[in-house]
Amino acid sequence: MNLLEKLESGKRLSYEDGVALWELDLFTLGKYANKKRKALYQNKAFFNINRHINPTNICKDICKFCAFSANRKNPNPYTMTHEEILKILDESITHNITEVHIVSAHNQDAGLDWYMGIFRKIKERFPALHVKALTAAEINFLATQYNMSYEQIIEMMIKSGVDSLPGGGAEIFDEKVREYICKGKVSSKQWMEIHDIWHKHGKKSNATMLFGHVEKREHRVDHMIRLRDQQDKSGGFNAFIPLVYQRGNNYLHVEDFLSSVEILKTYAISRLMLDNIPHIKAYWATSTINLALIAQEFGADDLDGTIEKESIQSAAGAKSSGGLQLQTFLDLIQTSGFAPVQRDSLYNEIKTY
Ligand code: V47
Repeated sequence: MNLLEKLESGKRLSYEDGVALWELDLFTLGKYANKKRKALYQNKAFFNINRHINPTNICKDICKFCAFSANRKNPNPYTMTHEEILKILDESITHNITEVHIVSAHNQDAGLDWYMGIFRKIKERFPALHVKALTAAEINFLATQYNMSYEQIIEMMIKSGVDSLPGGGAEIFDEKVREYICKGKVSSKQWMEIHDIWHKHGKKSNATMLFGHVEKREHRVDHMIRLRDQQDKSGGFNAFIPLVYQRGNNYLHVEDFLSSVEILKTYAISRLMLDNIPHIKAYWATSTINLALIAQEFGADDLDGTIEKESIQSAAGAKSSGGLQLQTFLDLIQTSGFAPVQRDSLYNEIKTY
């Protein structure tokens, strides 16, 4: 069976197929990816009303791609108090957010109780708010710092009110690329192990892939296959999120920006390879909202959300720092020919516009 016949039949694609997909033109890839996306979700484009909070930027690790953590290039260290975080949410809750997304840094001075206290206090004040917090990189940091097992940290997180895990820290699983871009942080194997444990608790998580830096197309396919294998085992990934690398203000020094064709191909191939992860999120903060909307015709079905304040990608140059107003979001989705569907964090539909 050749590649096109395999795509026609919907059969599972191998690593070699995945590599060969890149040689197809964008519109052929788009045709097959869109067919899959439409069969699952018709013309729905999912989004949520959410708030991102990054409670500290003080980090013991130096990832070359990161412009968010406080370092020579960004000498602006901060650590929020619990009261400051609650105050932000007092305001955001009036915008009907259903989720708070919390990604921090690896702060050695903050203390385990500072991390867990954030979730406990949020749940005390806003019991219905979904808390999506702590990447596998942060969990690995906390386990190492406080000499605890992943299981112990995860049990504490669940007790403190964390509902799901964001997909960060995955970067690129290939060990050589990983060593070059983020030496010393959670390994690929550990990242997977942490999500495996999380899923065994019956909980959901996401998985990201940082692309468009020094990795090759083969590394992206390898990344997807590793996630697909894990999903076959534990089944807890809700969404795959390809994050377009932002070049500003960091130590990777990548000159070339990916073409839109390459970015759209990456979304389409994600949909085709990841036959067992339900949602492909075009995270507009890294792709721009314009391309994220076009990506809805190339396999993606989700746009993340209104965000309100974005600090990680905008530190590296993305134009995402102020989030998007709900009405703007809705207008853009509708004028692109899609039906905006507000979802909760577990993809239950809340409202169709
Ligand atoms: O893992 C850091 C990325 C991630 C850059 O689960 C960069 O719904 C682009 O976890 N260019 C953290 N990306 C963000 C994250 C996330 C984001 C959106 C949705 C979800 C979700 C999770 O931010 C890190 C890293 O890959 N990042 N620097 C940069 N220069």
